[in-house]
Amino acid sequence: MYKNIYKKIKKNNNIIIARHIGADPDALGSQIALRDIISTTFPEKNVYAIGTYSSKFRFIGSMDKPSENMYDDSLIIVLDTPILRRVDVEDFSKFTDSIKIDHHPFEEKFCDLEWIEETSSSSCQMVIELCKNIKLNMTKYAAERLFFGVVSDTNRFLYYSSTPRTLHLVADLIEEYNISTTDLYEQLYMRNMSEIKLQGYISQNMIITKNNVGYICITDKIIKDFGVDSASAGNMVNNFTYINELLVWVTFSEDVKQNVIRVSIRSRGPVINEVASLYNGGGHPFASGIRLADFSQVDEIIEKLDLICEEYKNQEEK
Ligand SMILES: [Mn+2]
Repeated sequence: MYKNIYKKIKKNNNIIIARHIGADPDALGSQIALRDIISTTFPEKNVYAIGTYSSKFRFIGSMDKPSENMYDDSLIIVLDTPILRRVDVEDFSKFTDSIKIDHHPFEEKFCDLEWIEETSSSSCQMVIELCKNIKLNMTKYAAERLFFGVVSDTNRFLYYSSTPRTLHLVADLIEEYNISTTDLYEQLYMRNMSEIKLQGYISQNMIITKNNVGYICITDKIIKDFGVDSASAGNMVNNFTYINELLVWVTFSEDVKQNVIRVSIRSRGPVINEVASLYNGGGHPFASGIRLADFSQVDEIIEKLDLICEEYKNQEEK
């Protein structure tokens, strides 16, 4: 696999690197790191990172402006994205060659070459592995971006997806490139008081079902009242792990700009991505998402999750 990826990179002079819409630090980190790694290894190649600019994560790096002929005769490398409709690119059919590098459960094949590693903590971890296995030059700048992604997708090495391998790879990066983890943690985790206030509101108003599903609808009005943006409201879900009363917890956050209700589901045990896929969503077994048109399906989604929790608890008791 590594060799085949290397061959494609070597063969193509125009390389476009893409990732999913609604970018997060793993998607951006792996994308921007890989751009740096390839253009350092092959200075004669044109390498671009494309997709919507994220001001929230501007510290990770910037995107390249699309220009005429940029896509001509080029290879696209898609990171962190299991499904074509989630790729942040205008017209995928323009590309003559394609590679997918992803750690999400397989959903569909849409690239010529696909490297999927479901047990990897993050796409950033896969890029680190890639550099260890083929002749690509890691840089300090890339190493820092990859650190952002691994840390973010594992929630600071908290999740089960963080394995001894993850820790070894990251420890090596920190040592070899003299990375200041404190500085990077600060960039990644600094927040405004407005977000903490919203977090307090969520704790106060979360509804918890009989079988320990906690959920809350964060409407546009609430988002505006607290002065946060809709993306940070959606990310709140990650702050509610390890709470006795919650087995599964869900935020339904309204995004009026995108005209969508973003559903973020997290779990401490029950497998939830099957429920997500019933609603055209997806993700990992314990961390999934759905996009809804309005709040009308909230109750039925919660009912399904409650049932899964009930079954899980019965299993656990046996
Ligand atoms: Mn990821």
